[in-house]
Amino acid sequence: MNSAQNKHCQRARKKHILNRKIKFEKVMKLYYTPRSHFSRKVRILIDAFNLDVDLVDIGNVAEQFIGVFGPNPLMKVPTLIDKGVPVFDSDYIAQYLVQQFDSSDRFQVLTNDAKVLNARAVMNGVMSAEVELILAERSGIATDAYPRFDKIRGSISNGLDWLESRAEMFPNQPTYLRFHLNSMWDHLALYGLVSLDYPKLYDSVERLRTLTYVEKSAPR
Ligand SMILES: N[C@@H](CCC(=O)N[C@@H](CS)C(=O)NCC(=O)O)C(=O)O
Repeated sequence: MNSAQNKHCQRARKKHILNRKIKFEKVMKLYYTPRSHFSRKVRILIDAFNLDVDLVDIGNVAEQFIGVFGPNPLMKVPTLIDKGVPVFDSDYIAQYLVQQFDSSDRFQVLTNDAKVLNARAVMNGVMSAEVELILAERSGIATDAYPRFDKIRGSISNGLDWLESRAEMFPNQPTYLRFHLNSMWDHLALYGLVSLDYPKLYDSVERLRTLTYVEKSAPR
């Protein structure tokens, strides 16, 4: 091969690598874990919208090595990367996806209804409290020996009581609020840290299971 041919080959190889990189970055990426309930809220939307997203399983969320979580400084999942730009926090990711891919907002992600936003806050609180208990135990802390963890357990059961007594707020049609409920509930059922004697919430959760895009991401 003469030097002109050699240069031509090098240019072609560079172009090929660049094209692959551009194509790769066009696909969105979600840092998550298969059991993460916060990630699941987002994954249900991704499946409902039939989006092409690379799922990056970060492994153990108790990990303390920042690089594992992609660009998220809080060392939590989920994080979405779109065209190189990170979006943190499940509810912001949900809003971002709707703004990009669902101008009709058919699952009412962008609602300003105070009752719905309160219910989201309570569910997020229950989910975070459960993460605290699970990760404390995973780090070797006997959570039943400390009053702090009694309060955390109490906030989970108070939160669930609060939701049960307002179960009529979960509409019949699929909405993000109901995806949120199923994500929270299935995770609580999987880890079994609290009793789940909440018949109205149970009924609402079961009714949504018929949807393939909801069940696809159920934790196992
Ligand atoms: N507010 C965050 C909470 C995310 C979160 O707590 N994720 C859990 C996994 S489900 C996590 O990564 N926890 C790691 C830790 O707390 O160290 C969101 O909505 O995305």
